[in-house]
Amino acid sequence: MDERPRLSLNVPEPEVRPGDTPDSSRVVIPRAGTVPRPPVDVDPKEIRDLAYSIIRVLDREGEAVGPWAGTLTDEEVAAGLRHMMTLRAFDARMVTAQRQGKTSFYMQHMGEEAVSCAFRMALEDGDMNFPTYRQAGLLIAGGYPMVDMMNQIFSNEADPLKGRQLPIMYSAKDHGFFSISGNLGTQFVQAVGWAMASAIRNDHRISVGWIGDGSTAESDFHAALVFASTYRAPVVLNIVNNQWAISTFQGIARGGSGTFAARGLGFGVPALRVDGNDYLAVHAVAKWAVERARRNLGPTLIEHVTYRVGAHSTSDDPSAYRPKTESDAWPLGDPVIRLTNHLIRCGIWSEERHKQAEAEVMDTVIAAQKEAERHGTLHAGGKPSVRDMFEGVYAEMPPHLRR
Ligand SMILES: Cc1ncc(C[n+]2csc(CCOP(=O)(O)OP(=O)(O)O)c2C)c(N)n1
Ligand SMILES: [Mg+2]
Repeated sequence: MDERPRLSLNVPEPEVRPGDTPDSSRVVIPRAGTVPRPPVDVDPKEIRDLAYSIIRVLDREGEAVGPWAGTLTDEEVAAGLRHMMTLRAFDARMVTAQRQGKTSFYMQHMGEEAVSCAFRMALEDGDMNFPTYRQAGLLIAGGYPMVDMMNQIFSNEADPLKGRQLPIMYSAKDHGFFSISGNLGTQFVQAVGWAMASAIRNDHRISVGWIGDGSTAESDFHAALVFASTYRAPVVLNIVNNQWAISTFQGIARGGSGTFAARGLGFGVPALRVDGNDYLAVHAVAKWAVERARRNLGPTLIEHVTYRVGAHSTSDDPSAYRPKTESDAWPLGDPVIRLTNHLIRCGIWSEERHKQAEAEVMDTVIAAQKEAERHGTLHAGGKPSVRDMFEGVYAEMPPHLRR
């Protein structure tokens, strides 16, 4: 008889499934303020630990502590809170609009608002993001008109993209927001290519790539890191680890051990992990990485540790694959509540002021929605003209289309 061991594959499984009690014990969370802040020109070899820890600024009491604290004024933090509240209100209205048949599709950010909203505040006009569908905070925090976002979502006559993109796949070059592609992973190679072009032109603009935990399994992720590290491209590469890739848990893409950030180490790229639900920490880490890129010190890989509270999209039902209460058990809390508590503790915000701000934010979103709906929704009102279908697509319209 053959006594050699039978070969088998390791297929990672989530610790819990629907009906089980959520367990977040695998997420090891250091105390806020304990991770050191190295100089931006640090040798990547010196900061290997940062790929395994989590940089946090806001402690349990809402105090901003440690070496990464203090990158924003109180007014800027208050503005940041408003951006996150606006994104949340925007999402709530658009999810309802989808249920009402006003659009075919929507993707929300619940729980991940801090990542894109805070990151945007570390960038300058002229920098370019290569976002996925879950970084609309870059537009909201960058002052892009909400009504234009809604026109795109409703594919109406005022849709800046003339109905040619799936709802929420915005494109706003002037706002440093490259057209969203549904083909995930492409954002990383394109961001690196854009950054290389900026450096070839001896420009000062940098680029930012965005990818989800699941999409890091794409070969594009690895190709991007080869080029970014070899040519020391002025790029910041963000992995948003929200624990899920539709119904697939993060362990399937992670390779079983280490962290997503730690993949940067093999390329000699500084790799940091940050509490993605801590607005102040995300901003501080973004600022650090942006400064590195701007000073021509090369790329940085950042893993934002967060949790996708909502469904993947309006076409998804997470109760089929994870416990309903898993998001309540997420140990890093809610980004909006944490920043609100911080501002209250600083004495520049209050419960009443917060309620009032919530109402104001919702009024602004509803006003934008009313304006957008005047231009039409999916099944009602104005539509993009079929005549314009190929406008802006070809430098020279091919003869068969002209015909
Ligand atoms: C190249 C490619 N493969 C598959 C898909 C289908 N798809 C859409 S979203 C998604 C999950 C992505 O998960 P993750 O990267 O973690 O991002 P998240 O949705 O969590 O932000 C997949 C597989 C796609 N859009 N592109
Ligand atoms: Mg994910």
